[in-house]
Amino acid sequence: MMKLYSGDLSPYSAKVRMQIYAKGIEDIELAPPPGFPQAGFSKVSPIARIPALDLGDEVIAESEVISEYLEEVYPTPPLLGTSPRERARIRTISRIADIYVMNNIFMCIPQGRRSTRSEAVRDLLTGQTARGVRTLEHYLDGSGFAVGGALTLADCTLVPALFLVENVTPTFDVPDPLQEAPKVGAYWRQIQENPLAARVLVELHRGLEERQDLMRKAGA
Ligand SMILES: N[C@@H](CCC(=O)N[C@@H](CS)C(=O)NCC(=O)O)C(=O)O
Repeated sequence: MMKLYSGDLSPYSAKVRMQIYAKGIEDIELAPPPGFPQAGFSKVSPIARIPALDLGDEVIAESEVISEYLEEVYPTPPLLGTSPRERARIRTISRIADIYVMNNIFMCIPQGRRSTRSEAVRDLLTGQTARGVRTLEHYLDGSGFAVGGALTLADCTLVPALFLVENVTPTFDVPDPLQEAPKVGAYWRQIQENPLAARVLVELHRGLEERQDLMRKAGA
């Protein structure tokens, strides 16, 4: 049986879990990553990041690669559109959400601590995040899903990315990127009503609460 090593608060993991739920896949075990976040996990996956998909004799790293692999192994229901053009649009949105939104917010997390903040670093990363969010305005089609009126891999990446925008960017003391992106804001309000999105959002919020609890205890 395949195993997906993932964590509640990991947005990259949430992206793959949302795909697994959307496809109704039941023969992949969701498991905590052994040795993570310490270097011990590098014995399982050399990149030492989650998610990682354990095939038994090989471990696949990188959420985008895992998602594409699962799409090939479990083609139904298809989450990558029905034409080459639609696939290109889905992949573009997923990359914007991943590289320009999630990754920049992730890199900026240490800048949430005011006492050690570098404003230059904070401004660079939040500026790039806001630029990524504004770019999405062009690609979302207003159907309630990212594209095509049905759930695709683009939604699986956007939901955790926008969770980070809503819950992590306020710690950077910068304007809300969604203020300049009304279409993305409308999408975000609508997609949260989707049961699959709601399911991963429950997990992400649970992870965030656990993390905040740990930080309070460490500070006490
Ligand atoms: N590009 C990677 C990013 C994965 C990633 O950075 N995951 C975080 C958790 S959300 C992680 O494992 N961090 C551990 C570390 O930075 O050492 C992907 O798409 O899977």
